[in-house]
Amino acid sequence: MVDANGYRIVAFGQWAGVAGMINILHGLGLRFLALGHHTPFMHIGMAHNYRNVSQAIQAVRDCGYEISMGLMPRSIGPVTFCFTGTGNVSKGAQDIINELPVEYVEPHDLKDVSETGDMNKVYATVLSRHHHLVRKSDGIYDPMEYENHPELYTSHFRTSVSYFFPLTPINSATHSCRILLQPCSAQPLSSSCQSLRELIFQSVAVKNITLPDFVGK
Ligand SMILES: *[C@@H]1O[C@H](CO)[C@@H](O)[C@H](O)[C@H]1NC(C)=O
Ligand SMILES: *[C@@H]1O[C@H](CO)[C@@H](O)[C@H](O)[C@H]1NC(C)=O
Ligand SMILES: CC(=O)N[C@H]1CO[C@H](CO)[C@@H](O)[C@@H]1O
Repeated sequence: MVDANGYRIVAFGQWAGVAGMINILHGLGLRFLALGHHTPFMHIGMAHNYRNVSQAIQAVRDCGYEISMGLMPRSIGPVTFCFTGTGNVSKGAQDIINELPVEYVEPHDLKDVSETGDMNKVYATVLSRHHHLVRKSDGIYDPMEYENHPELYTSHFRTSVSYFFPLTPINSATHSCRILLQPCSAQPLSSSCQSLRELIFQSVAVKNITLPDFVGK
């Protein structure tokens, strides 16, 4: 929603990220349980069950303590999180994950850590526009121009950052908690944003498809 001058007047903020992250950690616990794994994420309830944020954070810390004690099932492999975007929502979500034993890595390191990383922690990466947006004509990213003319840009997320996405059954589970936090701008959906959304949607389908393989591991 924008005002007469095109300025955005409504936005999700930090608390959307905090509540969303708590809920998705809870969901991750249920997801792993459905796959036959009891994980420390089962400590975390839905955000609305907590009286205040410190109570919720305590539950996240309990989970983090068990992860650091090596209680994540080895068959799952290190869990990786990807925050798409660097705004207030992403920051709120990061505030919550920072209560877990987390190591931030560059997007191109995510594949490595998801395969050979430390089981006593989780890994996160913050994906920003410059990681995947390029001008269609010459492949360069100009942040100012992108703001005004997103239609001139495309995203190479699908190809260059594709290692986030489930290529193997194991990865499909470790990536099941990927988060799409960055809202598309108030302008009509740019093609890059659209393709990102499609990809997230697709990855959920891929995860489902590879699920029986994963259970067999
Ligand atoms: C949060 O809620 C818990 C449980 O009711 C309470 O003990 C604690 O004092 C509250 N913390 C804050 C900062 O309000
Ligand atoms: C993000 O949060 C800061 C600090 O609360 C606030 O000043 C800013 O307006 C917020 N940005 C948006 C886009 O809401
Ligand atoms: C839409 C779809 O592919 N659903 C599948 C998800 O995974 C379960 C378990 O393997 C299948 O039974 C569904 O058909």
